[in-house]
Amino acid sequence: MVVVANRLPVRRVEHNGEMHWDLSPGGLVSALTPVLTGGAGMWIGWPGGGVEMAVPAEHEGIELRAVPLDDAEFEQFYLGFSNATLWPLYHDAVRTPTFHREWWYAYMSVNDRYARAVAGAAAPGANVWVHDYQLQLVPKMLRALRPDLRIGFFLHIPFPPQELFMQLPWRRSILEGLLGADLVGFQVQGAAANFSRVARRVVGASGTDSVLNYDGRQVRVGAFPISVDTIGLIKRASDPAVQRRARQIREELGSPDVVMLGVDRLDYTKGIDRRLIAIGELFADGLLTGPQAVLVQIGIPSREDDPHYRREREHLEQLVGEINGAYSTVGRPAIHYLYQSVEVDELVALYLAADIMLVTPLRDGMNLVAKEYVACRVDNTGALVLSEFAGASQELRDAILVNPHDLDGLKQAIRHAVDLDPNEGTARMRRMRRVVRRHDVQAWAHAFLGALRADSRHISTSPDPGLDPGSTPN
Ligand code: GDG
Repeated sequence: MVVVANRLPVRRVEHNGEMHWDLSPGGLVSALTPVLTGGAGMWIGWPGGGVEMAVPAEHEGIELRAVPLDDAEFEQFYLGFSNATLWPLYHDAVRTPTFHREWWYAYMSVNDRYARAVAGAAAPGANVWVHDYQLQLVPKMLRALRPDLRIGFFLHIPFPPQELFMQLPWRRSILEGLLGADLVGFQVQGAAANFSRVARRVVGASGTDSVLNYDGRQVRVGAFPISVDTIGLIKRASDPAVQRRARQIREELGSPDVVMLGVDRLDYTKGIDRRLIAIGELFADGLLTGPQAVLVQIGIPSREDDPHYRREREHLEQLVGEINGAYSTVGRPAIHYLYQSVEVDELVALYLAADIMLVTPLRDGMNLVAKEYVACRVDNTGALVLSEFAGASQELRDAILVNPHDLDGLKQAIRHAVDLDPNEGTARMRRMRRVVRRHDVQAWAHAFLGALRADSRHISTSPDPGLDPGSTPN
């Protein structure tokens, strides 16, 4: 079993003045660690530093192989093609994608390096699982080098509708790259259908949305909604020290009546400004009163080299400043804004401290924060306001669903969450918790790998019989 992802699952951390390698936190790593440990698995990826970065050959039973990137490749392949071309294009073009041929050449050459690294390392007949938009050419390149391998690909972000995908000057190569896999997985059925449609139109594949015939082979396509480490989160949320910290957070906020929370990578797709504008208007209308109602907004620093991200940060900080200027009192800001990442236990304590979780992306493949909040609400209280443009909205039907472009609707949804009858809130949270308990990240990995290994053409497109996979657009 070989996992191929942009990043290796390890990071350098300092402990007692010495540098060590440690497993990176995050759902993907915790989902795949059990599958890979015990000498049977390998992870191939970029170690997150310059070409000179030396990585151990093994960590906690997982073999590691580093794919180095030099500074120019980091700029053109990663910041450029991956994050300034594909990322905005695949997220409904909420920012204008930039098309540069040099970036595309770097994308091809880095994908080729990953494919060669896998081809040189995988055992005969191994299962290979390639992850995400940075590596869409790897399946085809790898198949040409190693036809004996079984190749799966999973896209963590949305796959855009035909009207947008057709803008991409290299659309054909991307589709051919993905069709090199035996199984192509998406977060939701709408994305799988978008992909199958353009595969039929652009490269002449035939077949249905779940099995395509291309180049004399069959390629299976399906939805595999990612989830969270529910049991691990419940353990943390049940820890008395974390619960104490949650109570302390509420006291530090001035024991308000309503604590609202937003936790996002500071990314223009996450709709943080919509949320701030809605809250500012609710204060202005007198429908929320500071400091009885407060918002804690964590913005995790992300892609700070990209001008779109720098502008987004400035825009958000200006909005926070305006709202705080108008609606705070001395020592009691209406919005507590942190531009920093927090430790996992602190994050769980924040989830426990929040009466209302605001998740309002303009487009999001899944959104794990929404599922983490639900997993952590061990006493079945709390309300989730969730964008219908997040993949998670298709499973968490008991959230208060919103269109984040509709400011009046968003204001009503926030007000609805504040006024939610406690019995109704508990019933909704119970049903959402059932979803994340039944379908956690281990179940996700198991479903994908089961489908990859299965010879049968039939794959499940919905892990949960209660889901309605086609009800919201991608
Ligand atoms: C992409 C897709 C898809 C955040 N801040 C801190 C922190 N986090 C963790 C959260 C959550 C993760 O980062 C963020 O995941 P999201 O799903 O919300 O968003 P993306 O980063 O955009 O992820 C997305 C995902 O891939 C998986 O397929 O759901 O749609 O865009 O787990 O908890 N963790 C800690 N400190 C922080 O400050 N420890």
